[in-house]
Amino acid sequence: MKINLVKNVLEANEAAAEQNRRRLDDACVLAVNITSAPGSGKTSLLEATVPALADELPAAVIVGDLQTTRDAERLAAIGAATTQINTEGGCHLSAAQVAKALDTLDLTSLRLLFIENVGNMVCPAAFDLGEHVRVAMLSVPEGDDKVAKYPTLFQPADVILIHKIDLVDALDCDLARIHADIAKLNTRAPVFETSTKTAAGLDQWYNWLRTKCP
Ligand SMILES: Nc1nc2c(ncn2[C@@H]2O[C@H](COP(=O)(O)OP(=O)(O)OP(=O)(O)O)[C@@H](O)[C@H]2O)c(=O)[nH]1
Ligand SMILES: [Mg+2]
Repeated sequence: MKINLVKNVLEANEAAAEQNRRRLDDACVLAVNITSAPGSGKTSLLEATVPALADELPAAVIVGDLQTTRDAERLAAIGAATTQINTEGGCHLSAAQVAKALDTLDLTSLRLLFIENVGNMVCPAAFDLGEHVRVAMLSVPEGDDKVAKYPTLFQPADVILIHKIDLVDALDCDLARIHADIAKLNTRAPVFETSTKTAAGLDQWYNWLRTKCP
């Protein structure tokens, strides 16, 4: 009797991720995987970013949450083509889930695909979704110790956003400590201080996306 064994979940995920990336490459779409803790501001960032770049870089969003279509409803309200994935308990998106979501989108009309991962600082880091670039967000209300405590989120990031920067003075938050901890883990990724309340740093973020687009 022949037994086929998929060695482990990560290996199977990696194969699906490579297929997603090839599909996105063929369509000349840049896939951007956004990872952060719950409530850091991922959907708010996309509510600002998608309309700001719409004329030059049409974008769609795949958004992952355990339950509800609330984020998809917010993004649909600003006119973004959006597909919601409900993981029903899963703490991260998988490449297979993203593959199914890709079937719902017209990739030929897109230049950018944002994937808003499930809010979680640990699990999404281990799962390649077929993205080209990875965004790690930390919002200042989470605390200035979080980069050092959750290094797997920040180490592989291609860009790091220190978000809700408008709140930095109201909180007991040591911004220099955040920058120093990032510098110990990742000297490759640019770091932008951003806010969707004041628009601080958003131009830097948009310009970075422009440089990454095929
Ligand atoms: N002060 C401030 N608040 C913000 C900013 N960005 C987002 N928020 C607020 O933070 C809260 C959470 O924002 P979301 O965009 O829903 O966060 P999220 O990361 O998508 O949350 P999940 O999808 O649940 O993980 C909302 O009340 C936003 O209005 C910001 O730059 N500054
Ligand atoms: Mg969200």
